[in-house]
Amino acid sequence: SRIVNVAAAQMGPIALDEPRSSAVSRMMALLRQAKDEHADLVVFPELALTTFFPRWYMVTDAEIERFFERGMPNPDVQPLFDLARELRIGFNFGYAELTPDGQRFNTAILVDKAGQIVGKYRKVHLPGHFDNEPWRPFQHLEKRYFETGNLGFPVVEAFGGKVGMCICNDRRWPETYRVMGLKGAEMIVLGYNTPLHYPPAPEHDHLQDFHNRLVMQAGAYQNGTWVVGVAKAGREEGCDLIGGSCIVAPTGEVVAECAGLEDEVVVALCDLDRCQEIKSNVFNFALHREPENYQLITAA
Ligand code: CDT
Repeated sequence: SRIVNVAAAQMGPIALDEPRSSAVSRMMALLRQAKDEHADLVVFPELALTTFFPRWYMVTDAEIERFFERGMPNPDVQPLFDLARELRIGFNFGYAELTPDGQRFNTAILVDKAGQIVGKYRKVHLPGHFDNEPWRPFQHLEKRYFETGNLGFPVVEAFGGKVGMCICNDRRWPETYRVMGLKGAEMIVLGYNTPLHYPPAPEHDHLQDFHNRLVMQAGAYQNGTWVVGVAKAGREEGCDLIGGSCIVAPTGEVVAECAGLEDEVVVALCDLDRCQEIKSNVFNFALHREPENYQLITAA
């Protein structure tokens, strides 16, 4: 067996005026808790360093780019990297990335136990809208603030196996998991910020937790991979975000889950060899896939 002890490190709300140093301190406390439980890898949420700023309409580069990181690691985040290296524990978290040539991405990184960035992902499925829509109680302007990711869906050799990366809305798309499944992913790590209220279809609000579980459990099972999904949760600047951070086995079973909406760690021993229970059987791709019949889904 190849066991990775994984921690899902859910975070409660981050206030608009909360400095990066505070978010990083909270992440360091969660990292220590995870280490106390002998974790190898800690998974944090999407946009873990700031409040979920796409809920506000902004116009000027200055007001938008204060939420972005110009380098990674940078001095604000370096203490997290230092602690993790000292404790010999890996981690994954999301942040808003501003590149030297001015591109903006919703990004996540995977860092190994030696403190090296071994994986980087830029979010492909950007939900929401481009312009201010005053009828909404809050905005969801990811399409305005981010460009579509240009790194594909990476699967990297790390933690003794193949680790895939995606972010939040990506988890709702079967193609996300299947592309990584085809690359042999044995564990997919992802963070999310999911409002409880979905203004275009409020009749589905009561299904948010169900849909969250549905997509991650299906993605895990249909590709024979572990999935670790981690929320930023709770009432953030008046907007309720779901929790429900969990670790899903390749069978689709939830093996660990957070109970509340605050900073919280749950861990699970994830045996990567268990992926073969699915990958060698019902979803043996080489034996059972019929790609000639799937051509429509790869057409634009
Ligand atoms: N951050 C993110 O991608 N959130 C979306 C919200 C629903 S679409 C407006 C999600 O898929 O969870």
